[in-house]
Amino acid sequence: MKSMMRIMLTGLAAMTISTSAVAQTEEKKEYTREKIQLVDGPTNIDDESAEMIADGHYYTKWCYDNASDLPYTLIVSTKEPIRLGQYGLVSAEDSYYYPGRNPLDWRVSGSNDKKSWTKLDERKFNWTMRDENEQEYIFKVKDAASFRYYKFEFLKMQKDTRIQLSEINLYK
Ligand SMILES: [Ca+2]
Repeated sequence: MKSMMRIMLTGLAAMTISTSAVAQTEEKKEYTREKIQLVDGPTNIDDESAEMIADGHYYTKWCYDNASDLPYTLIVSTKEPIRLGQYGLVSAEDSYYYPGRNPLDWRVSGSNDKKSWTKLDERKFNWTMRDENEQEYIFKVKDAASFRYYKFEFLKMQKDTRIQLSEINLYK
């Protein structure tokens, strides 16, 4: 009986070790930021054009408002296809002074021809982003295939219909 108990306990200990080993591997996964280019996106004024989400500066932003144009759609590309592991949305340089312009509902899709799109992530009523300046908020993507084009569709903002973002960062 004693030896039976010992075997069971040893088995349990082995299971615990293997579970924590998996968790550790996942936590240690490191992501590399990929350089992106804007392919398409709506613009109200040149100083705050859609290009500003991909210029590498947190102090420049895309600011857009046109309710009839919702969802606001940005398409960005990477040089080579990447398997997207996570993406970052960066709040604007004055979000503290102009609250409510962060996105609330959005979708992310991937493509290699800009015609056929695969949905990779969808967030609804997501209040993760705060009214703070130049903060990056990371969102994980599960099991994505490799794509060169990424489409961000912003359906709702935290208040009204104006959006502003400093940067979009893609990580493989
Ligand atoms: Ca920028």
